[in-house]
Amino acid sequence: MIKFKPINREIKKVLIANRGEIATRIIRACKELGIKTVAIYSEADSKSIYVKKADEAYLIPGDPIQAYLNYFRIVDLAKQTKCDAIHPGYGFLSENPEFAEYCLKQGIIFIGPKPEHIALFGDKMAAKKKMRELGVPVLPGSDEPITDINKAKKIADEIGYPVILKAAFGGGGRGMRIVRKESDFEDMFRSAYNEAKKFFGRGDVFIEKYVENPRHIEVQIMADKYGNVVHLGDRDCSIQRRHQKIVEIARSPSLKEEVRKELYRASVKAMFKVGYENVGTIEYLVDENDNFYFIEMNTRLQVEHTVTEMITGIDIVQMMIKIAEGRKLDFLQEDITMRGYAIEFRVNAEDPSKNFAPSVGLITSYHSPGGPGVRVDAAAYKDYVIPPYYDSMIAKLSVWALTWEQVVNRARRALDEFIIRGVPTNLPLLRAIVRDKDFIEGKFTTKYIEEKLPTFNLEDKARDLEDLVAAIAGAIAAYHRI
Ligand code: MV4
Repeated sequence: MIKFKPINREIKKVLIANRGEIATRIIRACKELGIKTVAIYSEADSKSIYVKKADEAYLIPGDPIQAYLNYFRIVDLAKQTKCDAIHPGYGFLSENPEFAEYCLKQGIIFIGPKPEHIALFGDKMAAKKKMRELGVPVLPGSDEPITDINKAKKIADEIGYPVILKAAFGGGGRGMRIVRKESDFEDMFRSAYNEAKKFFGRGDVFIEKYVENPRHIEVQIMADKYGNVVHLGDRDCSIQRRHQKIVEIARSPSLKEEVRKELYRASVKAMFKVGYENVGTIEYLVDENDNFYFIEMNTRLQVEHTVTEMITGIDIVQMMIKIAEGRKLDFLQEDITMRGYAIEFRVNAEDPSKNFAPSVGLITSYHSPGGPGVRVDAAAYKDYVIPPYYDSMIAKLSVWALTWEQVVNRARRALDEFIIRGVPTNLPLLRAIVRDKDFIEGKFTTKYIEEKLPTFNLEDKARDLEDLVAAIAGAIAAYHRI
């Protein structure tokens, strides 16, 4: 890949190549920095809040998803509107090295890491190899994609079953298979390969030792263009359903201090050695004996960055912009203090009573929680119509308090305050989680949702009340023959 000189110039105007709550989040950061903003939107997003909040907004007609992916068009618009930089948010173009490179070639600052690092960490096998060379623990596995079934079986046999097959260019659990015995290997490999090929265009699959009941812990990294690297603590993202995170916590209530220290040391050292720049998140699996293993790195701003902001007081999105301008980090590791606990809940428009089917349509009632230690990052509002084309996350509720006990109490209160009517949401699930004994005790692994879901009562009390009101109104109308 071509190397570019860093562009060291002030950013006065930013194009946001994204939608929804994260577009609003980026606009907020820009406003506080005195930076002008340009939004793009599809036809389906024309009534979105972020479109109104931006200084300028441009409709990208045609396909509602391509609107946020056609980067020739997006970079052209950035140049036409005299933007200095593009912020990609998460998803869409955020981890596309060709896009990052194209921006730089066209003289537009890409607010994010260098294209070479996006490419390196986009290849999970290459990333693993690199991190192992840098002294970060990784799980035993194959260094090459599987091409020969018998060779692969031999590797699996050496590692010992269970093993996991993973797509080298995948994500979201696609192209991933757990193999418990050799007789399943071939079938599992073929289905992993086919799924990876179908979803990512590349069928490369590698083998790794499977960790039975891990916690999913990630470290937030921040680095400037001059080799200054800091961490902003960890997040426990173990609570997931079908590889979608639902609840994220800063910092993990279950990680031992000596393990945490080592996790941070290994992470910062590795990022310094690769010359990483801007923000990134290093994901680890932590096993039942507190061993940690690097699994992958995210080279983007993450959905759950809010909880790290709450415990550190650092505005991660503003820092991304400052780093992209070529400014030095204005604090050292020892200046970063991590205070209390923060939990983020992803409020999704999906129906827990219908196997979490995505719900679309009109939000008839909306009231967001507030008060001490509460933050809401939302796309939803009263009268908003949820389009069918995108992710189902319509709001993020983040709460902060000094102790774990207090933050769970606050979360319960804030989730109870949240009113969203018209479309089913996962709020009943979130409310059940903060009442669960194991959650309250800080005991959870990646198996949590799978194990707990059958024990939760997910009837929507707000809906029941609404139905009752409708029934009473109907009875009164009938009584008065209106
Ligand atoms: C694993 C693993 C166990 N062992 N790798 C899931 C998402 C992706 N980022 C990595 N993931 C995992 N990788 C090894 N070697 C467990 C997970 C995992 C998981 C696996 C199956 C079903 C649900 C899961 C939830 C979280 C993590």
